[in-house]
Amino acid sequence: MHNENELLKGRLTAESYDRLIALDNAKMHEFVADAIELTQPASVFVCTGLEPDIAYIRELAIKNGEEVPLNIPGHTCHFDGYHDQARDKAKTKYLLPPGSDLGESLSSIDKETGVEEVRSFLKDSMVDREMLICFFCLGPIDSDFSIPCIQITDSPYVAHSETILYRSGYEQFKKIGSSPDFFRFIHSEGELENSVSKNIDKRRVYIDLEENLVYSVNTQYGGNTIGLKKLALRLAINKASKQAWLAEHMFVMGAHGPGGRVTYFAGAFPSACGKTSTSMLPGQTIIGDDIAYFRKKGGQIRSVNVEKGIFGIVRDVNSEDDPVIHEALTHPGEVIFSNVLIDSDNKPHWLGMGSDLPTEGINHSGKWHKGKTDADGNEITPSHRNARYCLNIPDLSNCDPLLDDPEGVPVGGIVYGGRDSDTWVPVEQAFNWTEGIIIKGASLESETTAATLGKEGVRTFNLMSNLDFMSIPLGRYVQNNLDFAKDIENPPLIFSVNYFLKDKDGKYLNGMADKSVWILWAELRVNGDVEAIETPTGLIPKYEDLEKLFKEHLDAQYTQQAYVEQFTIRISKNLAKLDRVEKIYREKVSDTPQILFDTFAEVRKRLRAAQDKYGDYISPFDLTAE
Ligand code: SPV
Ligand code: MN
Repeated sequence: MHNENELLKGRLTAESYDRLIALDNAKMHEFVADAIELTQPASVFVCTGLEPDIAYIRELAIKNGEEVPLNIPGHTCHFDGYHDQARDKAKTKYLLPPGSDLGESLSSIDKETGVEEVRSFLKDSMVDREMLICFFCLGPIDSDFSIPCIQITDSPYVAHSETILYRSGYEQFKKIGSSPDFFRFIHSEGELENSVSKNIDKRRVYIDLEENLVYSVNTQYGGNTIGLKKLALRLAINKASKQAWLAEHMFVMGAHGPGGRVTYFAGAFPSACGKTSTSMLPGQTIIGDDIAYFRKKGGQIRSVNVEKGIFGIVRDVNSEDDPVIHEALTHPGEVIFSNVLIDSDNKPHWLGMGSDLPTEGINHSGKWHKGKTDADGNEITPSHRNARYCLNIPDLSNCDPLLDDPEGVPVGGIVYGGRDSDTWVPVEQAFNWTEGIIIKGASLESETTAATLGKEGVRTFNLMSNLDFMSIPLGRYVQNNLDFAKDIENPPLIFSVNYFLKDKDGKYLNGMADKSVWILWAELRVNGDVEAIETPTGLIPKYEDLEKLFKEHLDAQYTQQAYVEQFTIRISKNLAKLDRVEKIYREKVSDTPQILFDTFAEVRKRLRAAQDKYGDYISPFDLTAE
């Protein structure tokens, strides 16, 4: 429309105007013109994704004080406000048009009211700032998986993070021409005080599924502002549901089996349950640690990492437990830390880094000293427990060579895991896809830690660890997962894993390193190399296979006693879990597929029959191999 063109011409430099017009997409131009009129930026920068443009954004982040350079070349630190340290679930809502319904579990607001509210917060928000217009691509470029995206933001920190986390999409926009099929994100930090968003009470993240558009305002924390991360995941789940593919909160990694064979695994774990460290197991290769798309191609299920970087929790990253990430965090290269503690030498420190922390420095609360308390009298930790690092996967020594393959990688296995002290064994294969989706993925729970919610050991239901990002009714999401493998002859095997099993005295039954063995056993199963033992809920390893894996990979002697303690089937705990989860589906998910209840009944019957025969605790040695 000529009006927009006039506006763009008037408000952009000749260079930025040419860059924008080189992409011949009227819907995108309209979006930009509207954003300019609404937020009234002092200037506008259009980023092509080429290195000089990215360098400009990096420098702007430092010039504006949103990032400070650290002592190692390429490293910077960003702080979010004291009350802006995590995803704001309460203020993240779907804009609901009249007559539509997302089911009872999803948070929404009437569309007209919500748009009016969020636009009022965005109005004139960029008057003293530069608007950054960036183009990215979710998934590899030039692929059936690709989703082009435009991000408008006034935060160079957000734009900088996205240049690390996502593939550039400027060329992809050239290819799609006038197609309206792309995602749009507009973000403003709102008013700032000491470089952090001031009006946290006016923090909003509103999602328009009809328009594939997300508004975010008065916040800086990555999970609320980096549009392509969890905001795009919500749009993608909705899109995938209509087009019969899957968008999942999953890592993808290559497990290296005998003879140089690589078998790809995807896995879903709720936050802080070992997801990133499973994607980074020693000796294996990483495709991605957070979000994956799945499509059927040539009779296979194939997957890509939506991202090309990691926005990971830095807490507990140390040279012993996460050597590859630790190496990247302590050597020159591009890294953005957020909400860590910085000492007077500009060196970052974090909880669990494996050395003593300084007693003073700068952190998310400003000038910090040991013992400092907040307005509520709570002691402020040196680094926030959700402090993060942001880095490029290709900079890691274990980057898988197929990271950018437009065809994705074939998925051999899927794992679901949560924090579970007393029910699931460390690893178990589901009997088939349907049971895997229902008994493993759709039954996922995780125990809260004292650190996160104040109350320890509360089991929270987290459907495929994707519950926070649901944008369709839950029952439909379960059904989509069930249907996905229907016409696939050999679908991926599905496993549950549990790294957090404890004995009756509350002591962990496994070491951190043991997870390699569970994944490598699953790798052998996918390739038909080992037998397994049948339990009422699936198939578990034979002792001798684990003994061999522990010796080969961890140089450890795995005892029969450890095996029995870890793989004893705990019948009444499993029955109690089924009851808890079934209650949620019966009470909260009105569109639950009947097959979920039927499968629960079937598994319950098997558990009871085993209980009658063997008692409440069944040693794996009492059961027979398949
Ligand atoms: C998670 O919390 O699952 C994350 C970080 O991956 S966030 O970007 O906040 O979603
Ligand atoms: Mn995540």
